[in-house]
Formats: sequence, structure tokens, C-alpha cells
Amino acid sequence: MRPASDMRERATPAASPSPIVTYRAPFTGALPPGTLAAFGFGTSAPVVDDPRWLNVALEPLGDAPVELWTVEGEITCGREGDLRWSRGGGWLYAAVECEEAAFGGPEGAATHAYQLLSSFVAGAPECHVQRIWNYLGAINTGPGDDERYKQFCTGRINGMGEVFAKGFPAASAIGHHASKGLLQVYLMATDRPGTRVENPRQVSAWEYPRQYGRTPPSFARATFLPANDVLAISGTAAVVGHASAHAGDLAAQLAETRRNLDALLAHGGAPEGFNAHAPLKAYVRHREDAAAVKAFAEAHWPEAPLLIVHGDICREELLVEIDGWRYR
Ligand code: 3EB
Repeated sequence: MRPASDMRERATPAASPSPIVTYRAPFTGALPPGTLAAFGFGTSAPVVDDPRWLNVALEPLGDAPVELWTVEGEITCGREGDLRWSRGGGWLYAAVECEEAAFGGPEGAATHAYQLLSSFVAGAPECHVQRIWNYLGAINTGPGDDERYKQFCTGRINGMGEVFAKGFPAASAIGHHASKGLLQVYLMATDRPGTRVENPRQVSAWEYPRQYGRTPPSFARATFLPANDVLAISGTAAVVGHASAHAGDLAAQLAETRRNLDALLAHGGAPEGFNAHAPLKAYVRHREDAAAVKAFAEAHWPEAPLLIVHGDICREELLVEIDGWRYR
């Protein structure tokens, strides 16, 4: 493992302030001023006819807020085929939704989604991708190297162009329980390079050994956004070194995940813990684990806004994964 400092890019000062990410009570009608993107979760969420709105195919377990990204500046937005986008204040949101059937499966669909996103971003002033989310169905289905997540990883790297070769963004890749062939990918990018942060407790994902598949996952553990006011944290689970820890033990996985998050915050130069401005998302494999996840978060991060969703983690033995934002 190389030291994380080797992977850092110097952030340029005077970058545009980072988007503010908040959870709001569900609303209908126009999106608030400065909205770069807005997300409803699950089948009961409102549907808003706006390119900036995405209905995420993950069911909330408990509170069902709308997630809002807001920036300072005028917003423009549009749609181009399977891709929709918005930009403002030096920040870009872009999303692709597609059906695998048109592309022969998860690998082809991931290639399609990443080609659309990378070519769009390459032609945009906001060409530095900081954070990306991936949701596919039946993520753990398929034997060995043919597991659908592993097929997705191959398609993802094949579709990533030059813009991603500069350094992988922070990411989450989660299995949804909606229509099996639906792939959703969305990203946040900006006009200055960010600072990638790896986790000293974990092997970098792109250096995972062969046992995890032909194509190692292409993501960074976190990115410090260019204004250096927020750490964007990838999906974090009970992975130590490259191995999954505590198979089947939710409480131990939560404690290990917390150690990973603490190490990432410390290594990334972010303040300790998660406060009222640090929205977290927990992806929980079994619905019945949601209460224990909520209790754990309330015990350790009582002020942090938390959204719990029903999602499969990309390794079958992992029961929970947490991502989020840590503003300075
Ligand atoms: C891990 O640490 C758990 O493939 O984009 C976490 C975050 C995980 C992102 C991805 C996978 C991804 O390897 C899995």
C-alpha cells in the first residue's frame, strides 16, 4: 500500500464553496432556489418532473426524507437521452438511469452509463468528479467471478474515460430491490481538482487482490472537496486490510465501520465524529437490522442526520455500510 499522501492533489484555494447536503421533509412542487440535485427514496417518494430530481431505487427504513444538494449561484439543467444534468456555482450533477436488457447485462450497462457520464464530464468546465453513487439490482447474484457486482466493476472501469483516470472519485455501490435490470449512477463534479484520501486501515480498493474478482473496484475512500470544507466519504463497511471482518455479526461490523470512519476522518484532516451538519446514509442488508443501526448511530453520532435505506452491500457477508459528508 502506498502512503495516502502520494495520491493527493493540491487543492487550489478560492474554489467555489461546496454544495450543502441536507435531508428535508418530503415536499411537492418547485425545488428550492439553488437546488443542484434532489433525491426521493423508494416507491412512496414524490415524483418531481425536473432533470435535477432522481427517484432512488432504495426503500427508506424509517424516516423518508428528500436529500437536497444546494449551491450558491444560478442553476441550469437539462436532459440528453439517458443522461440528465445540472450545474451552478462551479458544481455539476449528472445522472444516468438505464435498463441492463438493452446492454446485455450489468457489465454492458455500467460501460454505457460510465461512457455517457465520462464523455459529458470531459466536455464540461466541471470535469473533476468527486463523488459517485451506483445502484444495481441483485448485486450478489451469480457465482464466483460472474457475480453481478463483479460484472459491474468490469463495465465501470471500461466506461471510465480520461476524466476518471486522473484519480478515482469516492463512491458507493449498492444493491437495490427494485426492478432487477435498473442501473442508476449519479455523480458530483466540480471545476477544481479535489484531494483524494485513502484509509490507512484499508487496502486501496483498486489494489484489492485477485480473490475479489478480475477487476478491482475503482473508487477512492474519500475526497476532500476543493474548497476544503467537506470530506465526501465513500461507502464504508467492516473491511480491514482487504478482508471483510466479522461475517454475519452486525454489532461487530458496526463497531469496525466506526473505526474505519474515525480513521478516515483523522487521516483526511476532518474534525472527529459527525455533527448536525454531517448527513449520513446507512445501507442495511436486512430490514430487521435497521433499529440496531439507528440505535448505534444515535449512541455515537447523536446529532448527525441519518437516512437508513434497504440495500445490499457488494460483499455478501457484509450487513451494513455507511457513507456521508463531514463539513469542517
Ligand atoms: C469495500 O470497502 C466495500 O465498488 O464503488 C464500498 C464503496 C464498496 C464503494 C464500489 C464498494 C464500492 O470494498 C464495498
